[in-house]
Amino acid sequence: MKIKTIVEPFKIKSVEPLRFTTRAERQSILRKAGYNLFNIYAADVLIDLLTDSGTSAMSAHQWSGMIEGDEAYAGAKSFYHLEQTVRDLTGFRHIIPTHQGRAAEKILFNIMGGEGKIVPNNTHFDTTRANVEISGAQALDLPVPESLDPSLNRKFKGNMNIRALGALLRERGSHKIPLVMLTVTNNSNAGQPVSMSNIRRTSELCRTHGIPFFLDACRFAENAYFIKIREKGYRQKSIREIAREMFSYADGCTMSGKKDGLVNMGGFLAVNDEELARNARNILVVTEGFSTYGGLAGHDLEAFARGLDEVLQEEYLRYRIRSVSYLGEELHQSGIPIYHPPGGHAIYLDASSFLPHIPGHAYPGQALACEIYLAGGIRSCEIGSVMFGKKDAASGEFIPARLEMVRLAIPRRVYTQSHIDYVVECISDVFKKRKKINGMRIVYEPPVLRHFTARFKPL
Ligand code: P71
Repeated sequence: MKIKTIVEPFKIKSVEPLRFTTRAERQSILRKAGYNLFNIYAADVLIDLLTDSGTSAMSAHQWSGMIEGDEAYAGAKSFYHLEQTVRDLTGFRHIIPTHQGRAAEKILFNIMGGEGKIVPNNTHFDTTRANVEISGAQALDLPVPESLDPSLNRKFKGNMNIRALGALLRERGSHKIPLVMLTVTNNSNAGQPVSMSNIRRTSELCRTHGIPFFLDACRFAENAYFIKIREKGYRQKSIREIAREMFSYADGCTMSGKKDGLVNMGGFLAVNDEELARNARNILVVTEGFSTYGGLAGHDLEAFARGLDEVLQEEYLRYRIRSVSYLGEELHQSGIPIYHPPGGHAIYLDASSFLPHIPGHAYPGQALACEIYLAGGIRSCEIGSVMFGKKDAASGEFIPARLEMVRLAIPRRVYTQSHIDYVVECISDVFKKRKKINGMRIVYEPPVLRHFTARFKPL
């Protein structure tokens, strides 16, 4: 018998009540928040799909680690547990704990970035881009062309464009390019995985040109699972073996434990190079903390070490990837345009097709995200021209993002299938009324990472 039902590989021991609001209440909440879902009280949200970052439910084993966590300032047992876990997982020599992913990015680009340099990536996520740019360097995205077509079903749409990277490395060389990064899975490109052969080829290109190669490893386990089920030759390998091979091609990685670390806070920078590690620790002690805790409490280090072990369980990953694609399939069956195929941590609605009457400069993704909140108290996140749109410095002309999307990110081990069915029902209702939805204009924006604090008004 082949069972179709996705059984969550856990049962629930501790619950958190949700609060229901009325549509009229949500209308007023949205207005007060300047139509920015980052400005809303979480208590006013029923189903929170803003992010999968730091929103995981920890296991009983991780919670018991919270009690056992060693709070010593220097040399805590929990640090060595984390260090050993990361070494076993990645094979990297130096493990530098940080409070989250962007702190690792800040340190890395502080050392390796700088004016006149170029950092290529399959696609930078927003914080990575911001940290590259703040160092004075240029953040260059080199996704594969098929990633730009939301309707195309391909196995590894997160891949790096090897041809474009090769040309860039030949042209600019190691004096202009301090490192190459590869984000697994590719969050800004709909959470699409990167194949092992793409990782290997990126690595080979970098080695040929003497350029260090780093992974942005936030969702390494989800990526490894996709390799297992989609790439030839990996069916029989364990997730740990696949992950280990992925890391073996790189010289280091940045990691946000808030994703595949299954923790609410934590991150690290891992490198092989001794001098880079020394420089990183010198910055760490000034900005994050001593080298055996970074910005973390002992209990965070302990829960993180245990989470990195749990995330490799194949039945957890099977449930994880299947339950995300379930949401995608249900939406697709209702005629709702999504980015295909479903990503590892989220479904991305194709806002341009959902709202074809709203042009990029009127932020279709933002309008859609607000409408979904209004419909059912569901919080999502615009990943489109609010996050990545720009103004041309010379002409002031609006340059839209490559894709206008709304991300429904699924927190790990938090929601059940009925929560997801409710999401499908609400979005289907919005889809029926789509022609009545208007665009947005920005009435306030900060100089960087504007999506966090910008304010909008409906047109
Ligand atoms: C996500 C986040 C967190 C976030 C960021 C911006 C708006 C809303 C939520 C963070 C990532 C990421 C990748 C690929 C580095 C970071 C930074 N993602 N690389 O997707 O996805 O990690 O949050 O621990 O600093 O919601 P950090």
